[in-house]
Amino acid sequence: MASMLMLILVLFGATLAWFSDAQPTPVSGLSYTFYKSTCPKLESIIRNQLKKDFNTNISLAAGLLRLHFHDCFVQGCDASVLLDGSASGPGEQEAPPNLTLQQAAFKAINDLRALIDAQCGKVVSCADVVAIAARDSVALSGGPDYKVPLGRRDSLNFATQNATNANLPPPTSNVSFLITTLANLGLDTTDLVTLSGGHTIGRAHCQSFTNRLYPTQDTNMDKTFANNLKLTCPANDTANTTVNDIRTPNTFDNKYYVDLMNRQGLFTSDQGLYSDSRTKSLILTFAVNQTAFFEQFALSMVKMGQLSVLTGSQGEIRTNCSARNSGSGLWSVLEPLVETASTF
Ligand code: HEM
Ligand SMILES: *[C@@H]1O[C@H](CO)[C@@H](O)[C@H](O)[C@H]1NC(C)=O
Ligand SMILES: *[C@@H]1O[C@H](CO)[C@@H](O)[C@H](O)[C@H]1NC(C)=O
Ligand SMILES: *[C@@H]1O[C@H](CO)[C@@H](O)[C@H](O)[C@H]1NC(C)=O
Ligand SMILES: *[C@@H]1O[C@H](CO)[C@@H](O)[C@H](O)[C@H]1NC(C)=O
Ligand SMILES: *[C@@H]1O[C@H](CO)[C@@H](O)[C@H](O)[C@H]1NC(C)=O
Ligand SMILES: *[C@@H]1O[C@H](CO)[C@@H](O)[C@H](O)[C@H]1NC(C)=O
Ligand SMILES: *[C@@H]1O[C@H](CO)[C@@H](O)[C@H](O)[C@H]1NC(C)=O
Ligand SMILES: CC(=O)N[C@H]1CO[C@H](CO)[C@@H](O)[C@@H]1O
Repeated sequence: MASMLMLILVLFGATLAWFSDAQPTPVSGLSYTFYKSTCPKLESIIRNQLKKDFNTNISLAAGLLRLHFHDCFVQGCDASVLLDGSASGPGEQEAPPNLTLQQAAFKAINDLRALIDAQCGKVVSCADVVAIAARDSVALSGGPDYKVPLGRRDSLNFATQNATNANLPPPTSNVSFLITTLANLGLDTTDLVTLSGGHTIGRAHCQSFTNRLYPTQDTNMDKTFANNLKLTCPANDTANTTVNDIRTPNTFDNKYYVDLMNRQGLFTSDQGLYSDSRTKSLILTFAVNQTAFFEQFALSMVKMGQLSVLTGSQGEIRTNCSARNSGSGLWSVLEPLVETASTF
């Protein structure tokens, strides 16, 4: 009898997603119902496909979440991160902080677009697909489900390497530097602590954290944790990876904050948040109250997901997420303005 009850609870627990009712007012040009008539099944197409993909390999979820973050922080959420490099300069994918983005994530976005295009035609932007895929990665890994404002357009150009470096802070960053970098983007300290919780899933290469092991061990790192990391990374440049969250590496939960309290955060940029009086109290809140983390994560993701978006007639709906539409040269950036002036 008791075991039957347990089974029911377990089954329910596995299927009940935590849903955020909060629906912040979207920025001008985006809406929660953007594709209601042009592609009504958009969100179920993406959700169903990603469910299958994640059953095969859950590490794709982390790859898709990080892809959205890198897209939004550099030049806005405009799918510029998806563009392959071209003769006119290196694309975001080739700038140093992006080399570790998962190739599987780029492929997943292109595959999703093919599925969507087959049902709706080429009406959905790559930037919107990235935003929905990131939300689904969170929700299907056990994290909060939330509504995503839609209507983003895709950029005609990729960001310069300089813009990429200036906006994506390295994992060796201290808290002051992180606060300043995010403030320049319009994100506050609460967003910083909350969005860093994205490190509750996924993996990192040795080079992202060996600054804390060699030549001297970071005193702000648990000794057993450090010794185990040294086995994974015997040298600074060992080509190995480890999980971001040692407690529940594939589950989107609040354990990242418990890791920080135990000095088991992986990057300088993670662990520093627990040493700084400006960020510590929120970590304590999230570590003991997952609901508080989930509610704020949904809000901060919607905020991040609307940074410098292109809307209306800006940019384009890319035919191929990896390439600018043919014919849309740099000069076409000006065309919509000219058209607006002459025809309306
Ligand atoms: C606050 C500044 C941040 C820094 C310095 C940072 C840094 C990093 C680094 C260095 C890695 C590992 C890359 C590698 O070695 O392969 C990583 C992985 C990851 N980051 Fe961040 N990150 C930040 C913010 C974010 C945000 C805002 C999100 C999403 C909300 C996020 C989500 C992820 C995920 C999911 C992974 C794992 C990717 C995978 O497994 O493929 N990060 N991050
Ligand atoms: C899952 O995907 C990751 C990243 O794309 C890859 O490194 C890993 O080898 C894959 N695992 C399996 C079992 O295929
Ligand atoms: C890019 O950054 C480098 C190094 O900071 C600088 O020398 C160069 O002038 C920058 N280029 C542009 C186009 O801003
Ligand atoms: C934080 O990092 C920045 C950039 O690397 C550096 O200029 C600054 O001195 C550091 N601040 C502290 C308090 O260590
Ligand atoms: C990679 O990490 C694993 C797990 O910690 C370890 O057993 C292995 O020796 C490491 N590989 C290298 C090349 O150091
Ligand atoms: C790692 O790099 C640091 C700084 O460049 C160097 O002092 C140290 O000897 C290196 N350690 C190993 C194990 O490669
Ligand atoms: C946890 O956080 C939620 C959302 O902020 C709040 O409503 C709830 O009262 C908190 N629970 C506890 C036990 O503090
Ligand atoms: C999409 O564009 C990329 C980059 O130009 C190219 O390599 C790829 O073949 C294109 N895919 C399709 C289906 O045309
Ligand atoms: C954030 C990150 O992973 N940066 C790495 C990008 O790649 C360069 C070159 O391999 C590394 O030096 C960075 O640490």
